[in-house]
Amino acid sequence: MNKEYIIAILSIIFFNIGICFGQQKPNILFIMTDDHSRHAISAYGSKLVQTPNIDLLAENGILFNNCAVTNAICGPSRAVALTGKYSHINGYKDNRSNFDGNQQTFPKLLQAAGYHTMMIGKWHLHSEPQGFDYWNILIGQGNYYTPSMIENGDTSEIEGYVTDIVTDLSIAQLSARDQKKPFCLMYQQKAPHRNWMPSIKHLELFKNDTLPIPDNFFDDYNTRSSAAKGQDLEVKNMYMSFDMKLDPKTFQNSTENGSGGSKTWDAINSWKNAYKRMSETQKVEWDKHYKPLSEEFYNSSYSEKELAEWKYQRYIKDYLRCIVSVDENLGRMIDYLKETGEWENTLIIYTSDQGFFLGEHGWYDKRFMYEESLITPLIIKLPNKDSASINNDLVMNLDFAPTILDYAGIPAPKDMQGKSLKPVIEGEKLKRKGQYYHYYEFPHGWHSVKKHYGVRTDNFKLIHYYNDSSEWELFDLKNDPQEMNNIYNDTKYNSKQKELHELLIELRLLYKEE
Ligand SMILES: [Ca+2]
Repeated sequence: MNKEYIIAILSIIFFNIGICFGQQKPNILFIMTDDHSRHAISAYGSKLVQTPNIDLLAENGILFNNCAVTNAICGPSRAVALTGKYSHINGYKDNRSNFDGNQQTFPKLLQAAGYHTMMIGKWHLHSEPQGFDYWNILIGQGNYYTPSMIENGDTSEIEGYVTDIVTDLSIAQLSARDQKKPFCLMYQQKAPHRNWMPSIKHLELFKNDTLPIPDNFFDDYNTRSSAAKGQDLEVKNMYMSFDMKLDPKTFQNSTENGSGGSKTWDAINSWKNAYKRMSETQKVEWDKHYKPLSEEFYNSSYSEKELAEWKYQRYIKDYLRCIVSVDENLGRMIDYLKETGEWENTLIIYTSDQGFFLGEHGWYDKRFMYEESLITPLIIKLPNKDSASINNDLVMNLDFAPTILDYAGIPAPKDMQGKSLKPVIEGEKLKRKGQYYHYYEFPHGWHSVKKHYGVRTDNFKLIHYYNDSSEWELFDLKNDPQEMNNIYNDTKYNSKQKELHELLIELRLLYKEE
């Protein structure tokens, strides 16, 4: 029996003795939204939307400005959060993968140590959740209206709007749980994932506004790799049916000229199916809002540039309406915790499975190692401690599992590859030279983003695209934060380029990447 194993067993025994003597362990509320860009959170200075409830967490906690994900896509990112291990170690490299639920995860370790564990909302790991006393998950990506859910193995359809439903179920389970135990709830929203269908109550928000378009919306990708030039995630190509939500009748017998999917995907039918999930009453309200927009489109003519801008406005408004619902429901959750006296003693983590492009480079979606996609929001409210502060260290989603275990008083197993952020929160500087990244979903899958890996430091980023070509990109993040100018092989940066190549090799060895 090795030393770490004995320490882990002893800590679990002492932990349970602590519970018997009424010593309070912190509750853990892990909140994950899907595709939530930092630029749509007012605590991060959003110019687009107000999120007062997310901001409340930041006013009472630590806001992290540099939290990178290891692989910016839904399923893989969730597997990293659960295991504290890179995709090539936990086995979930892209959305075709199947998560091996028999492996070690932080909820399993919490459950073994006496926590009441719950997982509610978006799961997206194909295999059934393990390590939870209660789970109720959306099937696959989940539906915005009348979502199909699996509760501890039984499937049903639930009437209503998904963001409200996931919150209702979460609050109901918090109320019904074994109150003697500390809880860990993974409260995971589907929103604001594509195709951004707002709640009926938020349809009129932003209606008469013209929202600001990023100044690199009409990027020509000059100096960048063939990956940036050949991707399929441009706002200007969004589907008129599935994304723009034109009246479904319009598409009865027609075809689509948009793109942004996988080769075999049927956008028109997907849109019809999403629309069909609404009740008759919801359809009436929905149509009141969207039909005039469809008419406007069919009665107008647009230049290519005007159409791109029109699509951006429709996209961003629906995206933000979904965020407003996320924020209002978070408010309900915060109210519940305060009313039941659990707010003080709860560690709350707010994050997204990765960032998202909100028109930067002309894009939506994620996948690329560029800042908008790589850097995810992270706000941590501590238990029993007022700690409003901002952190700029190079933290990662790899660190979530060890951090949660640390606050629960459980030593992180040695094979977890992340670091606990507790010492960092308590004032130590994080010892990490760079953030290592690897994206795999190519040529299969969605949006045609080539495989790539790379490293990001405080001021620079080096990316290597491989598979069908070998191309490098280097960015000076301080002088070029929008990553418009690839300076790879620019003689002025020779020594920096060499240093980053060395760091990349060092990190690939450290994380056991072949
Ligand atoms: Ca996602």
